[in-house]
Amino acid sequence: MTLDELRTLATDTLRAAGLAYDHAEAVAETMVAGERDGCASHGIYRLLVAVNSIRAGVVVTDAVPVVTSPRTGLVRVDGGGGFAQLAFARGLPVLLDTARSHGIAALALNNVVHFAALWPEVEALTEQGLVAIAVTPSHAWVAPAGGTRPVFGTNPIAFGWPRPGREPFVFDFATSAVARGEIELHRRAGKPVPDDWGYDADGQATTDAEKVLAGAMRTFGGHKGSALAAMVELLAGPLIGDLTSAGSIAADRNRGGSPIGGELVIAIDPAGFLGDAVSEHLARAEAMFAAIEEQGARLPSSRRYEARRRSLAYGVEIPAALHADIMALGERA
Ligand code: NDP
Ligand code: PYC
Repeated sequence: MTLDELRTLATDTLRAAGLAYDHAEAVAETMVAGERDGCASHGIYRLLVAVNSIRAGVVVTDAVPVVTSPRTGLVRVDGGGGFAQLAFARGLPVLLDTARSHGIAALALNNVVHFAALWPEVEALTEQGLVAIAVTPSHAWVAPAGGTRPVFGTNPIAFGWPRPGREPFVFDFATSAVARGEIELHRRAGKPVPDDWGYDADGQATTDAEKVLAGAMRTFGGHKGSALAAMVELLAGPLIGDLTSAGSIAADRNRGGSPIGGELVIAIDPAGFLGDAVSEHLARAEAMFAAIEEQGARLPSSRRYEARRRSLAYGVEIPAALHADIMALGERA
């Protein structure tokens, strides 16, 4: 499919499910971006997930985000129970202005439903020359290192660094061994998962994707991922007055929807510390990137940017089974 065809499919499917037009456009855009960049677990597959959340009554389909500024340097968007994408779009210009004025600014999205990757949000800031960090909890699916019962969400951390004339340095990963969406794709394909991704409901390691989904996922990097997962809970939960992953799954009330709660985005203007010396210091960052690549290591997001270039030239291939499931959503509407 071309990306335009994909965008139309996503927007029409979301509209048919009852999502207001401005939300449908914003949500479709992140799904198209995910598919375009070769992120299958957060690409067009998410149509099934989003429509499920709409039908389960987890998301407010016509929510109107409300932007406020609780203090100097802080921006808050109350998403009103809608998907996070429109709330972020409404907060972004204010976050940019605030970061440029003060050197640093933080945006809290509250009361949103989140099913997406975070890199589109940090890229929106690096495109404007800012450094960005974004975090969000999800549902309590992940056991702390040393335990086997879910406490944390899959709690992604995304970081972006602008590179003049080049694609930004961006990483974006779950603090679980892998995103839950990846395990869901294994389940759909009937494929086993590595035995260090999670536990079954009895706390035993398993390669059965279905059993991991019903049991507990593991953090990445043992105690280090576990501590980072806790940090994400704290920063984008209690710190901004929103739900933890345990609160999110409780609020879901077994409806099987996407996580409900908050997200924290921090934007830093390099000119704040560096003034006229921005170029000089960004050049030192380039030397570090070169030292990584010179030895054959790759930068995070390089695979994604390569997929983007391919998709922009040739379009994308959607698995037939997924396309059939998306078309079936319309039939059930
Ligand atoms: P991965 O483990 O696939 O890794 C993601 C990051 O690591 C990417 O930036 C990737 O770059 C980079 N990377 C991977 N391999 C290498 C390598 N060999 N060298 C250098 N960099 C590398 O991702 P996850 O499964 O942890 O997460 C996938 C997505 O799921 C994320 O976008 C995340 O935001 C999303 N997610 C969203 C949640 C939510 O609540 N909204 C919850 C959990 C996850 P590249 O892309 O180029 O491969
Ligand atoms: O893949 O873990 C995940 C996820 C949770 C919410 C959105 N994606």
